[in-house]
Amino acid sequence: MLTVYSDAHHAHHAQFELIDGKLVPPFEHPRRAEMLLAQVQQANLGEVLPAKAVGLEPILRVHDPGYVAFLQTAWQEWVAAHGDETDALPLNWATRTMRHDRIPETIDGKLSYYSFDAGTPIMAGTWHAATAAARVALTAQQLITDGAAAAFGLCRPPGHHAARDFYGGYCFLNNAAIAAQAFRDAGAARVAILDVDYHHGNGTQAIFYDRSDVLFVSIHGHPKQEYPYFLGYEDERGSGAGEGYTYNYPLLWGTDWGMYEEALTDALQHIQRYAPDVMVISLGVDTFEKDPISKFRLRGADYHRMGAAIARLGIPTLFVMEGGYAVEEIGVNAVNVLLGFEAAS
Ligand code: OKP
Ligand code: ZN
Repeated sequence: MLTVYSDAHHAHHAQFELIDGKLVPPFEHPRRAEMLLAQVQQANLGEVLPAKAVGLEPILRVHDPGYVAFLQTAWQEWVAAHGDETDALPLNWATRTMRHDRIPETIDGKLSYYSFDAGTPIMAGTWHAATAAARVALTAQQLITDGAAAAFGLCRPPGHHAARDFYGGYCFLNNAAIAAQAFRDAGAARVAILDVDYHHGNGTQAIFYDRSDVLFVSIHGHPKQEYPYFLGYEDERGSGAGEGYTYNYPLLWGTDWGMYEEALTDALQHIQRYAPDVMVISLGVDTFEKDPISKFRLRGADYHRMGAAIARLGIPTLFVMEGGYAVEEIGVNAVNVLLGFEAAS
């Protein structure tokens, strides 16, 4: 399987993260992608290709122009207001009874308007890294459109929490959604997205919620217990033309492979019935038992099983990297999915 990688992700490196009331070193850091790349090479998965240059058009097929313009200049505006010593972070949001129909003019207001958490810092290289991750996904998408059976987009920063016009959860541009839309624009009639990251892909779900041409299926920590808390319940099934084209499998803390496999089997059946031309896997390995911010109990060998189960559908498959924070094992676990896929193909 071919991998696409860009080292531009290094430009995005947070100073710290606020978690459990403490400032700690960030969980989402460049070494994650380095470990993934090292394991792709170590396991001889296949050639590693650079990301191709692409314009903003495929990004603007998914994201709001005002949001994209905001991301492009947010750091410069932040520096003008506050200097360049700290990462840019929002501090408050429009919740119940407040207005969502006015976009503030100041950078602090815009950060608040265009985000949904304080865990996603913006710095000098964020735009460069986020667009490179989208280009990685698009380059891998093109390989499949050109006939490859599978490809791995080694994206960082991740994307599945980013919606049409907001960022959060370490995500700025929704790499998987951008690739899915690119498949449609290249002629695929139906695209299925399977999100196996531990966290619900709220951004991806929202982007395609009212559409029947992109099926969204997600297995994740139950929102009554787990981030992002406000989406990912079982009764979310899509709306309008998209009704019946979203499926959620919220699972409780402590879920092991036995319980996970049951959901995965069911999820894959929905995809099979949909008969997509192509499939995008939002591949997070933060379901791992030793993940520092998650509470599922998958083990190393389970990732091989996951890849094999996905391969049995026999559909061209684009893997897009999302989360996974057990940095020592992230490469082995993610590449195990890909090796399991290849072995069963
Ligand atoms: C991004 B991806 C946990 C706090 C969660 C944000 C997690 C973002 C995960 N108590 N902070 O889906 O892996
Ligand atoms: Zn995650």
